[in-house]
Amino acid sequence: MVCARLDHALVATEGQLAAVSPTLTHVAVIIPALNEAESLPYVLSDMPSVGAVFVVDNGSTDGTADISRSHGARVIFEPSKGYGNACKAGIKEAADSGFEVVVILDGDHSFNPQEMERLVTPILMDEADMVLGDRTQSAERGAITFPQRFGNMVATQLIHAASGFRYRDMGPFRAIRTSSLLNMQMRDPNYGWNVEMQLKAIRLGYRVIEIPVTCRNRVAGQSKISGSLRSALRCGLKMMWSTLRYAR
Ligand SMILES: Nc1nc2c(ncn2[C@@H]2O[C@H](COP(=O)(O)OP(=O)(O)OP(=O)(O)O)[C@@H](O)[C@H]2O)c(=O)[nH]1
Ligand SMILES: [Mg+2]
Repeated sequence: MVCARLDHALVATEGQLAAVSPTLTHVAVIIPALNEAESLPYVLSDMPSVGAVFVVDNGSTDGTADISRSHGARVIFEPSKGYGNACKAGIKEAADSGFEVVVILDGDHSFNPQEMERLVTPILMDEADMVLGDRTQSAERGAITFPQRFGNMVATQLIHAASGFRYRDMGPFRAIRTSSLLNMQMRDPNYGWNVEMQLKAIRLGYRVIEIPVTCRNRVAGQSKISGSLRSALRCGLKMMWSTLRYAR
């Protein structure tokens, strides 16, 4: 069941309430999605009972928006292209709707949405401000390509050199307290987004935890980032440039 916090309190029966995790009702899930109509039904069907799901579309041409709505998500259209711009639009919506925690999740079903409670719980227990899903422990064969591994290694080493903090991964599946995220004043329009978030979290003294998550190959549809050498290299270079930029 996907519903807004207030609606949930008004419409749920006692039986339904018992079935709803008390933690995830405070959570807004943001899914940046570009032409993910084939895989989003899997993601949205596996979604646990959260406060709201916002699919942020940047001009998909394959019916992503209609598919998302028909599976209970709210669709936000962001005219400025880019992964980071999509995340920003989702965060604004989550903050305006009063959600305490934001989860960012890919729309290609490479992560298991059922694992998000493990990311969110330390934040709601006030043991962490940001929790990252660490793909390095249990990734399916082929799910993290060589350029991705290389890019991760370089970015984590550069962050370590710049800040002294050693991250294991730069994966996209992550949870963060909404107020902490707003405080970061995120800027990056595309693939420097994760680097910017991770560097700013250190600079702002946030408590960060990395928790192993399952990572598998995309279930369907076309890769936008690491599937081709060209886009993977472009993304890797952007990550490196962003590390130098945001480390200052
Ligand atoms: N709204 C929006 N979403 C994007 C954009 N670029 C990528 N995404 C989404 O970001 C998520 C990650 O992109 P993927 O194509 O899976 O990238 P990847 O994980 O490196 O590559 P795969 O090997 O295919 O899994 C997916 O949900 C994409 O649809 C964009 O410019 N705008
Ligand atoms: Mg993917």
